[in-house]
Amino acid sequence: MKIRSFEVYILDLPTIRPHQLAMHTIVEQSIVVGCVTDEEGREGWSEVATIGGASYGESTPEAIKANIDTYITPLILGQDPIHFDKIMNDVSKMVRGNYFAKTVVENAIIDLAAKSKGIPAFELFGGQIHQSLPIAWTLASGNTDKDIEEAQQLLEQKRHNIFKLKIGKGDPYKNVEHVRQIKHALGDQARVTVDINQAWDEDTSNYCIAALQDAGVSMVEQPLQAWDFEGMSRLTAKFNVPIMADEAATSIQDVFRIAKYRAGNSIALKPCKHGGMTQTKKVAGIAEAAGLGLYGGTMIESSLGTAACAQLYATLPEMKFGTEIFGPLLFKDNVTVNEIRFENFEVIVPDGPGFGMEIDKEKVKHYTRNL
Ligand code: MUC
Ligand code: MG
Repeated sequence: MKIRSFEVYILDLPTIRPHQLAMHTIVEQSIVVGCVTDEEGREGWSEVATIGGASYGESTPEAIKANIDTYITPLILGQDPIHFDKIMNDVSKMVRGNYFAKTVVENAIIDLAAKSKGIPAFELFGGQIHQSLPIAWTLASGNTDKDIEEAQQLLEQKRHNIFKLKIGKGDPYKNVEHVRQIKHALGDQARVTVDINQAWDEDTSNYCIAALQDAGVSMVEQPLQAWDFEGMSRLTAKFNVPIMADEAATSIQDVFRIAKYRAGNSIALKPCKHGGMTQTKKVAGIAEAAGLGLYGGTMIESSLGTAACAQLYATLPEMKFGTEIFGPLLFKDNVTVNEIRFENFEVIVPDGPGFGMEIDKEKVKHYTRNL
């Protein structure tokens, strides 16, 4: 069984409401979908999501597609998908960085390898420890009353009892008051966390994190710029509320440095940031050894990419902060025939062959951007 082709598509999927982050408000999410085929005509599918073109991170959808087509695909043709780790090791010798692109490639190959053996992908990563995982929702409408109403409805539906608030945009002091009001309205029924997406400096962080801690917030994600390890280290030493590294926690080497300098005491995992599932397992190992709490992060993938994250997170012993792989619920539509189930404040880990999702090719065609 050998890899015959690799195709990459850029899709734009509309969201059910605007989703406001520090650097961009998502109304259409751009995802990159990969399809690998072998000589027998079997297929493996993968997805990564990107936020706001080049404003969130360096990997834009256009660059991901160009770099796979030009530099990675020629390296993987003719290889046996079951050797996905060896294949990606070879690719890494010829292609630096490009973690999102590598994730599209590795995940599609893993989906194909697992499907061809008739097993879920998590079997290739040591087996499933969790059948379901706690699932946070991000309140990011940009309006306090709307956010409270949304949270109360979701609590009533038993869909989420962990809420992350995106507070990197606008006046930090007003945003802290927005968080305080939401936490006050929800009380002990819900955990409230915040994500600043690198938008504050250290002085602002010192003042605002103290206020957030007093308000009962249970985690503060990436307050400072991704490069500011020293600042993150000082904040981590100063406050009791956990400080999470997200944008700073990319390569295994970066994560090792975070552990060494305590530049955060928890890590948001995202396979796309780390360069695939194999690398994510390594990051989780570093975190486990260093006593860093783990969070199953998302770049807001649709059902296909979310299934891949869920399957990998299900193989990790402890997710101290739960997960936030709510992406499929934020989209008006998805690109798979089957849907991921969310029940009783948890996401149910898909357990069919591969990532457990059947691709809807008509939908892929419908949402593919004309280049
Ligand atoms: C991020 O920075 O964590 C995850 C959830 C969400 O609302 O945005 C993403 C990105
Ligand atoms: Mg984040």
